[in-house]
Amino acid sequence: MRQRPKKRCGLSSLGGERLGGYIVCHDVHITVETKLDKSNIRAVTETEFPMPAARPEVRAFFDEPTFTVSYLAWDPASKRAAIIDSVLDFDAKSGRTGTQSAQALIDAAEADGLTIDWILETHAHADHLSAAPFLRQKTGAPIVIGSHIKDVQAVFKKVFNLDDIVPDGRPFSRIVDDGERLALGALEIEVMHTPGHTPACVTYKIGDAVFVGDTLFMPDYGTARCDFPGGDARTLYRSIQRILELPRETRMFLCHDYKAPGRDVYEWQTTVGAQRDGNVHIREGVSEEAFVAMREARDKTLAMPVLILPSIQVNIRAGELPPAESNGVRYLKLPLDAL
Ligand SMILES: N[C@@H](CCC(=O)N[C@@H](CS)C(=O)NCC(=O)O)C(=O)O
Ligand SMILES: [Fe+2]
Repeated sequence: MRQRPKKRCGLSSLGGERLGGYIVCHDVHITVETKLDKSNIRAVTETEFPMPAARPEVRAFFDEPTFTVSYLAWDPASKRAAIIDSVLDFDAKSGRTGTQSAQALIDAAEADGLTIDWILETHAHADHLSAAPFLRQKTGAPIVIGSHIKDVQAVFKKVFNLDDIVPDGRPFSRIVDDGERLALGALEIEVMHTPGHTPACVTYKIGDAVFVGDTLFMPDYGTARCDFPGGDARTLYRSIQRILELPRETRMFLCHDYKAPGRDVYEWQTTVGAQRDGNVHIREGVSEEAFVAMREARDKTLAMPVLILPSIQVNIRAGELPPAESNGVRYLKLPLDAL
């Protein structure tokens, strides 16, 4: 008897790569030759064999002076790409800025034939200057950040007494809310609002990959600090729980690595499962109360990031440097006794 199943079929592997699920063939008719009774043949449904998440290509760029990881993530089919958390080189001793690191992102994209569609910021960074304006000028791509950047702009407009800042999201090209989706070729960038480290922090989920900014660090290092203005340990705990609800095999890309006691190499990629099993601050079973107590105690011991003052005043302007004064020189401010 010949059976021609109308439903989609399930395959158990994809080119030897473990994707944690099954690929479902679309538009394929398979002829099943069997002598079995018709009642023994059961159609395979998508619920039983879920479609694996689409898989973006990801390339990491580590900036050792600030321990920051920038990423290029792209849809392999269309080669449409996003840059996540770029770094403007900055020597605090001389006040000199540079675009070598940012140019490396452009060069890598060009070498792989990628088109940059988005310049994504996970938050207004407090430890490095963003190179987003340089990248926008080179690629024409919009600069994106979470909509709560307005709150961060309002706070730091006061701290730095910045008359020209309007706390409405400008000069970012686009502000995004939880659940918003941006196209990346055939893939989608899904925005998750994950505050706690700062009020505006977002996580970008692209297929089976999440770019979590400063929420979680490597399992052996833990989590981000919550003592910047608007930061909150309880809020971070809840944001992290949302991230950890994603499938265990979800690839997770971090914004920083500081190594960890007993680890001699920098690492920035892990999985949801590894975090749930072994994150030293927030593995499964750690209560909200225990986390908040630990995080608040630890935050009291941390010095401010070396570049917090230069970084914040630039990054709330989407990375644009302050306007030049009458002599053509740009100046950063150094508020005294303000932080
Ligand atoms: N030593 C670094 C520390 C930077 C820092 O404070 N990083 C934040 C993220 S912006 C953090 O959460 N750090 C956690 C920690 O140091 O334990 C610097 O001066 O730049
Ligand atoms: Fe940060």
